[in-house]
Amino acid sequence: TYVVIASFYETLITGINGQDGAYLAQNLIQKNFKIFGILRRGSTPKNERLLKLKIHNKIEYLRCDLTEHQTLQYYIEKIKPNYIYNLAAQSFVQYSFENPFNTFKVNFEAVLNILETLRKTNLKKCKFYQASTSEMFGNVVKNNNKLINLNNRFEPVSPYAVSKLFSHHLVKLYRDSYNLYASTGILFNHESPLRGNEFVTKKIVENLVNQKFKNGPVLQLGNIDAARDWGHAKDYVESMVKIMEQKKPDDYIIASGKLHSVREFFLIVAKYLDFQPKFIGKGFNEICIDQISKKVLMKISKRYYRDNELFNLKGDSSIARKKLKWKPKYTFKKMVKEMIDTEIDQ
Ligand code: F7E
Repeated sequence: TYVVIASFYETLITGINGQDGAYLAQNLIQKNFKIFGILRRGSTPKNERLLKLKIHNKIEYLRCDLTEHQTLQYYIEKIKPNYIYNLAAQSFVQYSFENPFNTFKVNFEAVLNILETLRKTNLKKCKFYQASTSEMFGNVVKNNNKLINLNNRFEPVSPYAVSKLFSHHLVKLYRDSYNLYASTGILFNHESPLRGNEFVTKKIVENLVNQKFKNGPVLQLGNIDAARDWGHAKDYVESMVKIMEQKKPDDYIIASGKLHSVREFFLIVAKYLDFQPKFIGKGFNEICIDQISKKVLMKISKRYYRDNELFNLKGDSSIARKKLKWKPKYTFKKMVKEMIDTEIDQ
């Protein structure tokens, strides 16, 4: 049961308890939007990130599996949202190699379900946002001095990336064929204290803080020479809002334009925590020791290597910066510092 409050800005967010869903809800609540959040069915609803941001009781929750066509259509027809942000996804790239079926179901079928509902219910005024991803480009740019832009080809290298690319094309198809307002944000990696702990940035921060203060176990990582263009999720959800403010639907690249390796990220965190890290050995035998305590801080584990790797990615967001007037507030250093300080305070 839920109450529909008459407001101009009814907004439906899928993936409401994810990192981006939580920050987006916070952002829109501050702008007086009425937020409906779809939560997956299950005995215990998950809303821990919304609790952390203290917005859990400002959201109207709807329980629904995104691939259930009838339920979703029922909710959408009832609410008649002005905006739908589709942020729900199986977003862990490594897991997509192990379970491509589930990855496709959530990342593709759900998008088809929402778009079909919008087409059938003739909700033309509703604006739809799809969370596309830099992963769709794969290793298309070999020279890491070059920034990726919308003229580059898509060359996905994981089931996750393929599923997202399917949906990306689907959005364009619905936009062009049925005149729906459907936009995408091709977001490069974005992190924050709310990042899930299976992703490499949060995994490193959480582990090293535990090693520092709680005698936690050695960190095990995969390919530490992979590099990414990392921004802050709070800045990136602001770009989503701006994309939806545009008169015409379109696709936008959102990125910082700067590249850092996993090794570099690890070193920054280790040094911030006053370790004296030193790498020894090569390949799978490489380890990192703390020169003060002589303890091993990190070792390489084959387990975290992927069946196919995306080596580096750096995006050109100049169009978004110009057209949307989007400007990130966080620098890379400020984001890493915030992640570490929050982890220490927990
Ligand atoms: O990996 C390497 C790993 O899992 C980053 C998702 O939000 O961003 C994210 O995807 C890099 C990769 O993120 C470990 O091989 C080394 O090269 O943090 P990640 P991701 O795969 O880039 C894009 C834009 C999305 O759309 C995704 O949904 O770090 N790496 N050692 C490791 N990665 C993990 N997770 N764990 C390790 O131990």
